[in-house]
Amino acid sequence: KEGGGVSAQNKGSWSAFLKSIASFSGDLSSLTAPPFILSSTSLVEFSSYWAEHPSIFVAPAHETDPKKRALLVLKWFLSTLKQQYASRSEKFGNEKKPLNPFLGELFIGKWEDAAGTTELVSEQVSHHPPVTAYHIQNKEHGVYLEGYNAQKASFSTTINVKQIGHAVFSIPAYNETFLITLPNLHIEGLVFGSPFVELNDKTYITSSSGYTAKIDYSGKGWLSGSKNSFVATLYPTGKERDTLYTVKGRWTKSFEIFEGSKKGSSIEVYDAESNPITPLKVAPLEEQDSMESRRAWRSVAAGIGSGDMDVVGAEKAKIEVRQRELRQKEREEGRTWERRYFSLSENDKILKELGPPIGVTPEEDKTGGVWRYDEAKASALTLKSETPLFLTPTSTMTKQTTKGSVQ
Ligand code: HCR
Repeated sequence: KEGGGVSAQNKGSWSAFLKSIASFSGDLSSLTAPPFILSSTSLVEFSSYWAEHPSIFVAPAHETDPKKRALLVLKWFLSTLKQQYASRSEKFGNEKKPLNPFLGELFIGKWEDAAGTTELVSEQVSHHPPVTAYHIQNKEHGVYLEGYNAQKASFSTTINVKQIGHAVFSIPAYNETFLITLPNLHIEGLVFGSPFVELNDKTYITSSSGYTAKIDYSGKGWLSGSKNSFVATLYPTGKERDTLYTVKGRWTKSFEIFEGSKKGSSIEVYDAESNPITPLKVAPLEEQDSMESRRAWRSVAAGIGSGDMDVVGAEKAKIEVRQRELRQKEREEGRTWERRYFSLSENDKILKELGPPIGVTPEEDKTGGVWRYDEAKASALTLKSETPLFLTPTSTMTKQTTKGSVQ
């Protein structure tokens, strides 16, 4: 039974799981969870949560006042939280353990709605440690987002997850860049068998135009008060006391925007529950590249769907064996896996300029470096295909990916 705790049938495996996590720390992908908590969605798909409301994503491009633009970027960021952190538990009644992406795994799609076309590319750029990088663009409105993330887990009373990495939102028309840090989280409801995510601590969004937003998730929610609460303030960078705007509410429900430090009535109310998402369009499986997530995992996903763990095990093993073969071949040939869309950035300019005011330094040891979208690589791929967004298996595969196909 999902949503209301563990069924009698799953009780044994759930208590064994709880015992096993008490001594767990490190890489979440090594966590062995009971079958009923397994998701058939790979973590590489999670990058799509950043732009499921394309009109909110592109809105900052149409604001000429930089402080209001910073507010619109903050509003967009807050609007993504419900999908990022609560959509699985809202859909299934509990959080699930996603599939652990393999190196080079891709998730490609686009949103088509009133905001025009918004395109997504997500790629697993590292397997040990697991790191996912993504790029989202709406060329018509001139809005771009890129980033990468890894997670480090530890256990003390529950599973605590520290997010490593950051996102970069940019509007070239204003020559403006926003550096965004990612929230840490923990899992609640573990003892009842219906885990869900709660956010902790603080995150920041700081802009090259001189504004910073601080989002504080720790005020309420963990031990008392309303779930998923936050308070955010926007101020000129370095002058935290000069609050320009305050945003307060719950990221799963609604939040209000106030001028200054929340005196008087709000200037806007955002209702997260009544803002429908635009579904992402993904190419049909048969048209997908062999490295694309849903195609690569389809047999595993079928096994999870039908509850056949033998199939899940056997199909996962095929992917793992293939991956090991590829790594072995690379070692023999003295090369490394060529990422399709992302490259490492040395002495990254964005982090140098925007990192210090919000304490961001690249944690390269935990992400294998600073990953940035590589326009040159991406357009080279485009040249090989008539349908650049949806790579076709034969026309766009590089030498390496031909060998990367799942057997
Ligand atoms: C922690 C988590 C995997 C990582 C997921 C991340 C941090 C990935 C990047 C996205 O942008 C945001 C995001 C959202 C998810 O909420 C977060 C996942 C929640 C649970 C999952 C664990 C690995 C699952 C542990 C198993 C539990 C259910 C017992």
